[in-house]
Amino acid sequence: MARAELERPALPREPSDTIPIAVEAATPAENRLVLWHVYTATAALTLGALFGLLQGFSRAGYLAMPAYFDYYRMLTAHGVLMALVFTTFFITGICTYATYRSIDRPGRSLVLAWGSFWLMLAGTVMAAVTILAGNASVLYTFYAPLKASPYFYFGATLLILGTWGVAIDIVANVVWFKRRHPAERIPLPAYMCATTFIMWVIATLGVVAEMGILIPWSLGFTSGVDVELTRMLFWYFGHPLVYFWIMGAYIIWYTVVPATFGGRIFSDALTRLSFLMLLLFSTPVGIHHQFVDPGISAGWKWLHMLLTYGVVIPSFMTAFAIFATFELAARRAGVRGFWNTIRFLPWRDPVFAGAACAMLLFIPGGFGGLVNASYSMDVLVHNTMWVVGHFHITVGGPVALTFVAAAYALVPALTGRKLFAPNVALAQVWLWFGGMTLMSLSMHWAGLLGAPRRTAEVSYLGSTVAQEWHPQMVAAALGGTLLFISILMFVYVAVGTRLQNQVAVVPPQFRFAPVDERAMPPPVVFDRLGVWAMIAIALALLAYAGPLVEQFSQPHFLAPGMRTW
Ligand code: HEM
Ligand SMILES: [Cu+2]
Repeated sequence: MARAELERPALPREPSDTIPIAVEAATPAENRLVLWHVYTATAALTLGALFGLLQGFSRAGYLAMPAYFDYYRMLTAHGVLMALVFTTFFITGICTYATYRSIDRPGRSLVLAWGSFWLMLAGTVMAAVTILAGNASVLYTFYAPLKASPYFYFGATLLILGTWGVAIDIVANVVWFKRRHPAERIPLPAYMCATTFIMWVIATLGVVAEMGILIPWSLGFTSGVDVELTRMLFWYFGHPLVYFWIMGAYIIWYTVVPATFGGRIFSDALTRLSFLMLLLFSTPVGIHHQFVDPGISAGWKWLHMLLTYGVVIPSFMTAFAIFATFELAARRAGVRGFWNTIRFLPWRDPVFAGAACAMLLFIPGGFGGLVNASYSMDVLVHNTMWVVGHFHITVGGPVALTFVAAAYALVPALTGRKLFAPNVALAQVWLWFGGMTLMSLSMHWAGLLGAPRRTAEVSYLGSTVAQEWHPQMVAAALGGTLLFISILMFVYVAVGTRLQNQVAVVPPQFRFAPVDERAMPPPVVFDRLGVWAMIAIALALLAYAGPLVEQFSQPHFLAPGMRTW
């Protein structure tokens, strides 16, 4: 049996009245499109994991990268492939799928969707080749005055423009639905995808503006750049990037995870409200990445710190709603009590187990984030391995593991094939959980001892201080090895599912859970996405107008750019 879920007594699942979720299977052409996104994401994850493993060993002092493929080139490739390529392709894939599945639109054209995919892929290949060839060792934050080859900036811009195509496609489907069904609410999965991508477009305006400065400079048309301005534009985009990942994971937590145990979504209104809050609060907080940057006055830093605490609220709402979903389903099945509820959940289903492990990792991840966001405490951890530990236990843990877990349901549904080696899949998610826990906790600890991030030379010429964090870095390398093995197991299952070519007797389904029928219908105003988008833009402008005016009123020193490698 492919899915442990099938062994449980199925609870009644009827689609809710207010939230129509199309039950028709997506067309083979739509499935193929989504598969391409998932495969590209998997390829990026696999190559990124290899570099991650080598980095772990380098940082533990067991490996020195050769001059023809140095540490920073590898670190750039790892950061870009993992944080920008793997995550983005998975989210564009799952959101396209969720939108198409929840909006039943006959004869849908896939021209825009395919065009966007090829644009994203072309951009990715261009940037990746430039990095691997050694012409863009600028790390995934590409801070000026480090100057990459123009192909890197062009590639990254194409990747982003491609995602705008995906955004237009998703929003166009939602608009089509609203025109056809003015009295109905936007189906919940499509609603979540639309808010995610509206937020994404608002956020990426910043990085596209930054590219407008970096591209002419890298081509030699301008003699220098304002470093501080480019950093501000980067982090205007960089923080909502994090929420783009998190919203992608939340879509799965809210709508797919309950379906693994026949549960129902706790509240449609709460789900929409948390996504609206993420849309509004993800952007006006980016300066919390610039607490130690000069040229931004303390007042703005303080405001962005406060707003960052605001964006924690939808995460607490999500935690509450997910636990409520577990409890509701357990009670419906006559199960009572905390431990019985835990036992009731389908732990042998890799889709559920992976997502649940991801949620567990997000608890320390979220609290660590509060430390980073605090103006005063951040100084202790800034640019140390703590930060690397933090983003591995957030994006590398909760987000990436949720995507991997969802792929165990998605790939069979898209290919019509049985999941290959489900036990390997189950072991894989637990190994990821163990490896990530070990690696990131060790990184946090090393950071507290003072280990800096982003350094190729780790012994500091044999300094005794650097020896203090060596044991933690060895533990991190061990955790990284477990993670690497886990990713290989994922690839084994994913490729096996495809190659084994065992067509499932009952076509595997990727299910979205219905909403609990006792939940209140969401207020109509939640569906006015155009208005919410305007408010989000206004908030972003309010939070950034002051810092930008401050930038322009100071004397400008333009940096000519350098190539340190
Ligand atoms: C096999 C699994 C992985 C291992 C062993 C690993 C290891 C590492 C190590 C050791 C570093 C720190 C390098 C330094 O500061 O010098 C690093 C950086 C990083 N990792 Fe991972 N990682 C893994 C998976 C992931 C995943 C799944 C993601 C995100 C989806 C990710 C995103 C990043 C990012 C964004 C950086 C920062 C790069 C920079 O500082 O420019 N990693 N990784
Ligand atoms: Cu941030």
